[in-house]
Amino acid sequence: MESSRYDVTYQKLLNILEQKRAGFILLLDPDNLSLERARENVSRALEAGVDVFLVGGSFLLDKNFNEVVKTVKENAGDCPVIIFPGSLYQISPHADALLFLSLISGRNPEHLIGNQAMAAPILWRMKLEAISCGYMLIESGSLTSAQYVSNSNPIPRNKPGIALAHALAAQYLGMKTIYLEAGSGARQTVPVEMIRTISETVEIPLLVGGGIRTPEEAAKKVEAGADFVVIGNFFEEQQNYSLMQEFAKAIHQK
Ligand code: 1GP
Repeated sequence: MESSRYDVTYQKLLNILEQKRAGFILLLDPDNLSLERARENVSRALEAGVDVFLVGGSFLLDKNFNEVVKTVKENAGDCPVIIFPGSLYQISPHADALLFLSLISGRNPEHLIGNQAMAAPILWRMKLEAISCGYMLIESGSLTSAQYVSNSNPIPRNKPGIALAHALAAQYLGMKTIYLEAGSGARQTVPVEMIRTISETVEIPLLVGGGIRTPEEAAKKVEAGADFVVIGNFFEEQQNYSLMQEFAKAIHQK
């Protein structure tokens, strides 16, 4: 099928995988970011080798969302800037695309299709690219914001078969990506066995995030088959930016 303007950013993600084997995604939470900090962090991240920016969070305490997205986009060069919406209020025409999440690990219809139906006409009017994503919460040691807000149970961490069944269902439903989410600041990251089980079978790109705090851990996720590693919390400590290049090296194994 020919690519349309509605999958320009998705194609860029595939190009990153072709060139680097795996991609480094930095998640920026607008609630924890002034515009000046956003500018500074984006340029440091580009220098260090970040491939993609996600902007979003479970809560939106700050009204600054649109401005933060605009600032990130203005400073991100050719790097895709993708919204990672924690709610319906996180939509902005300034991004390249939006990760169109459906919480497939849960059984809460609002998060499976309800919010998506509300958002779809808005995206259409904005001509904002939607990258469909089967979003799966994975048990990670304690209740996370995403579990609490979505009122849904995570997939047990010792049940890779259950995770695989959901990932396959997402692929058969035509979703373009899968996101294995341990949760922001998770105590335990997504188990490598689960990543391996899914990546050996499922063909669509696999994003993995939640609680990753060392380059070694990031490398293990890639070795197990993660296509993109998402890191947020760790880089909310400004001094940790000095380690960003090491994370990039660990993720870009090719
Ligand atoms: C959270 O998976 C992302 O939605 C990133 O998690 O903030 O723990 O890195 P951290």
